[in-house]
Amino acid sequence: KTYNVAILGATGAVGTRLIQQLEQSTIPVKTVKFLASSRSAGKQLTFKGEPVTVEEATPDSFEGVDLVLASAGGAVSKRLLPEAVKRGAVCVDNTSAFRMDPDVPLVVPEVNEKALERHHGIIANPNCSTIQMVVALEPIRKAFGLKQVIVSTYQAASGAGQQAWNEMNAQAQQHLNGEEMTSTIYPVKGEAKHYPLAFNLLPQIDVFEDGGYTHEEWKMIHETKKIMLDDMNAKAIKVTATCVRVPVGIGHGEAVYFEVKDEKGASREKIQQLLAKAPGVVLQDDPAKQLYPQPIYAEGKRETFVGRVRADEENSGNYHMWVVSDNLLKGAAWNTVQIAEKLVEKDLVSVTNR
Ligand code: A2P
Ligand code: 11C
Repeated sequence: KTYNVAILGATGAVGTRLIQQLEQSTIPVKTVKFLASSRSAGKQLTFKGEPVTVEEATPDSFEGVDLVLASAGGAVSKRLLPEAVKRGAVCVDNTSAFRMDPDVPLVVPEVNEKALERHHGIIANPNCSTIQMVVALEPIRKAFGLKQVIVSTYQAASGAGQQAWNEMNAQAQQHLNGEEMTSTIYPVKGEAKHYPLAFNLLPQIDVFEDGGYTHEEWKMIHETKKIMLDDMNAKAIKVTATCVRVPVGIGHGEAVYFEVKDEKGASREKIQQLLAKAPGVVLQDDPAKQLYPQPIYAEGKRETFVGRVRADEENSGNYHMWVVSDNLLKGAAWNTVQIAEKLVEKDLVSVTNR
């Protein structure tokens, strides 16, 4: 079996990596289509060395397509993915458009691959900061159960998209030249106020919502529960988050503080051993050698890197860890292509009878 694949948002920060991850994947690709806005129509890109012309995405773009990998923003997914499903395509969506829809599986293969079996044409890829956290927490949850998770994030500039990332680089240059920094995007495109990200920290990712939490913080809370809820024991996990944008190009860092259910069974060493053999995880934890995960070394890698595992000496059953991953790969393009590989492996690239 071979597949006709379309990449929606092919010219973006995630889209260009979707192309690269698809090139390196096990998916037998028959044809590819690169779709973006009318602004990019006619632009030449390549797939496995062959030229591909970018086309404007319209409902008819999905005629004859089997598999869609989408990362062109939530509004575009909401408008176009139902059209793609109508035309028989299965869509893996990297936006937040359908993530909390009860009919849409929200999947991180290391955690809840089985949820793919109940898809109705659309599968959602979680938010980047959620993905790397649940990859690191899942082996611990399986072994000891989880009561509570408190996370503080250090999120890279590229999470806000290519234009925003360019803005931070320009700001850094302006600052080093002794000029005033211009800010038109961060913290959030379209917000009333804008602040520089270069040489700064922004404790606002996405818009503010209930209780003074940002949308990004609510996403981490709700998505973590939905992904881990595929195992009913996870229902009771308490999750809370503080999300901060930092002036790093690629690679989110997360200080994750968690409480296990089986506090007698767990220990720092056992958690380290579990992480060392967990799928998709690389343990980098040796304080004597100053070994710990860092964004610049995670860039371009598919794995989630974990280190600084410690017991909270004052609260038994509570632990800290530091988690880093390439937000554009495991956080986006790789998790999306990995889901597509699983769909192919399980022969689930079909919307008939769903
Ligand atoms: P374009 O380059 O033509 O604007 P990023 O997340 O890096 O900002 O990228 C967003 C991606 O979504 C780009 O590929 C962008 O294409 C695409 N996109 C934006 N608006 C639309 C639209 N209305 N229809 C299709 N693709 C879109
Ligand atoms: C950020 N986490 O770093 C966001 C980007 O829901 O897929 C990913 C947005 C999403 O700004």
